[in-house]
Amino acid sequence: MSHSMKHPEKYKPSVHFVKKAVFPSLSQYQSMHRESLRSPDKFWGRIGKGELAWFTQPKKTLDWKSPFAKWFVGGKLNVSFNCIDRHLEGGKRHKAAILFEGEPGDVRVLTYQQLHDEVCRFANALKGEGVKKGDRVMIYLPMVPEAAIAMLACARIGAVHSVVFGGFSSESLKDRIQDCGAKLVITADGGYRRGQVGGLKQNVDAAVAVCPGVRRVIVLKRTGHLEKLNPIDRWWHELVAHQPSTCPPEKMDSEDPLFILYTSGSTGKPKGILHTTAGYLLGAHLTTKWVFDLKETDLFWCTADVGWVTGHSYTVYGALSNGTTTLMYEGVPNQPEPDRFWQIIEKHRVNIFYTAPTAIRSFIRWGDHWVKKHDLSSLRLLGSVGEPINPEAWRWYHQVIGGGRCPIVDTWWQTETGSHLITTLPGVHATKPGSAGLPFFGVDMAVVDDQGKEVKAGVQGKLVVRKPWPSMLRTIHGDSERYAKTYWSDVPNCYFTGDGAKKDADGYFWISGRIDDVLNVSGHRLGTAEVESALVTHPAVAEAAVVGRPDDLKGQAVVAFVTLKAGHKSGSELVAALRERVSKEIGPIAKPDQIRFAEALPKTRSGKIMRRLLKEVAAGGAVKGDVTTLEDLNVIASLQASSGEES
Ligand code: 7RM
Repeated sequence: MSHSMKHPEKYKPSVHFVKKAVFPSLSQYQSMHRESLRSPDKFWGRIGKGELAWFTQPKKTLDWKSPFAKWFVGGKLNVSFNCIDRHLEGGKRHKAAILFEGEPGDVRVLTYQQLHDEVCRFANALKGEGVKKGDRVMIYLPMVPEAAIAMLACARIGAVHSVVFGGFSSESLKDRIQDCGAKLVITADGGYRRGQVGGLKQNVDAAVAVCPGVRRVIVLKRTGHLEKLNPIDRWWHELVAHQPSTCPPEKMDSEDPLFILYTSGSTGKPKGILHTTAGYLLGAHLTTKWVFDLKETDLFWCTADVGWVTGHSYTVYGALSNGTTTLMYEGVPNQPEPDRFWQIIEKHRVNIFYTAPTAIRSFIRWGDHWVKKHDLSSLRLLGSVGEPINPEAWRWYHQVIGGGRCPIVDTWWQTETGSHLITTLPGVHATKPGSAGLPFFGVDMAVVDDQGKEVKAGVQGKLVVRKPWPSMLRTIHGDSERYAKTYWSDVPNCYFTGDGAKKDADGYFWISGRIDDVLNVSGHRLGTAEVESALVTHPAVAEAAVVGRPDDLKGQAVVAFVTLKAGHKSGSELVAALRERVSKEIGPIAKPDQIRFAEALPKTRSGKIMRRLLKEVAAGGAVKGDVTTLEDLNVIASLQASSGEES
């Protein structure tokens, strides 16, 4: 049964037409979309030419030697020029490029001119440190404007940045430095998080101690909590002090690398996903413009840290390439209190708000009263990303945050895809709570079986892309064999996303999550997200995570970890009610075999539930292996102590 049929009376899909939407009519959208699939070369050639600023026009749109793609062959351009210089003429020189709010409440605004000057100074400083085109530079910073400045400065001189999320350990940082062979690391004396100063510099020191390839560490003064520099270190402010505020942008080839971003796979260490210049920028630029239906005067807030791909493509590159104002917030959503985000939206009059379902579920848990204290009428459009959004959370987001008035775009994509591949477009498509929507322009998306054959509507299968797209990853840094094997070997001639999905009769995609998270119970396929969605429809449940546990009889048994909303009590009655609820929403086969009540669920700092941990707890064993990305280590203890209710 498809989600679309599950709530027909409760929520009628609706089209939210937006004033002066990009696509004036559905038929205009449809003919463009058809063209993008039928003649991708022609479509992308025209769009690439029109949307980006080139030093030299490309000679050929696509060179495809499966699984290796070259887009906009022969073109020359510069990403920092596209994100900054091209806006300086024509009225945007004094427009805010970055609006920053620190966790302690400090606010900074950088205009496009100021951003230009800072980027150029820092680019010159990098050159002064011997950084050349093609060199790799590590960025390990808090969510401050300098993170964007450092990225853009690398892009300006043709250096390849690799941003590592500040929450990662020194061990992870070391692995990444070594894998990409960086010779310079950019960090800070700390950042503010949860009201405290988080140390980054100690982690850099520990990593650099075992990375002889690193010849310089540049340290930004953010908190003043560092007294002495090591011989290898230089202060950011001292390095830029006497640098000129101009720096000619390097003429980069379309296929020159722009960045490497590490992401976890199902095996081995994190992979260095490599993105190149023109195709990536076009993907980030175009989806920001069309999916968020950007207007000249918008204030755009993507809450993702720049350490994740969402921060790369939307907080930084997509927003700035469009000349919009991007909001960066340094801290956590409940500092000093759970209404910090709503305070920020009200204070700065944010128009577009883009966040993750896991955050939305936290807000639900904290209570509507925190939202109701604030005037959120500036919001025009809401976005969701990172995991399937359960219809309950979707409706809450739509109603309580969006006041029933803002379209929601549920954007499906990955580090590897560079930009959105599945989404609805505001003003064009009806939205269905829980479905990410339809493939973006030029994206040949399909749900296939193990043989690579497309399955019928409503049937679960593997989510694949059958043709290359401009912002796709080009390879895994240093391991093209692994690239080909990981992404292009599972399903013949297709890019395999690792996700399971189904497509409904209207062509909408319903993502069930990673295939590794799909359970097989008595030979039946079951999406953990589906069970979770069912559980959270119960008024007592704040959040739920479902994992498989080896079971002699069924293959896998379903174990649900549940956190409750304030004022609700666990117990056998609730267990029965929840099992019944799941049975009702999906079917008896999906009934959890065990429901465990927990204080909190273990999450990575990017907000993804760590199912691996839950599987270990569910299987009754100890938590083993790497927990360095876990947001709060105490969660493990609370889980192990959680009451198991076997039924
Ligand atoms: C952007 C990002 C990618 C994985 C992907 C999916 C899941 C992301 C959605 C989603 C359902 C969505 N990059 N995912 N967005 N699932 N609906 N709108 O998250 O590389 O870190 O993760 O995230 O499983 O494969 S990522």
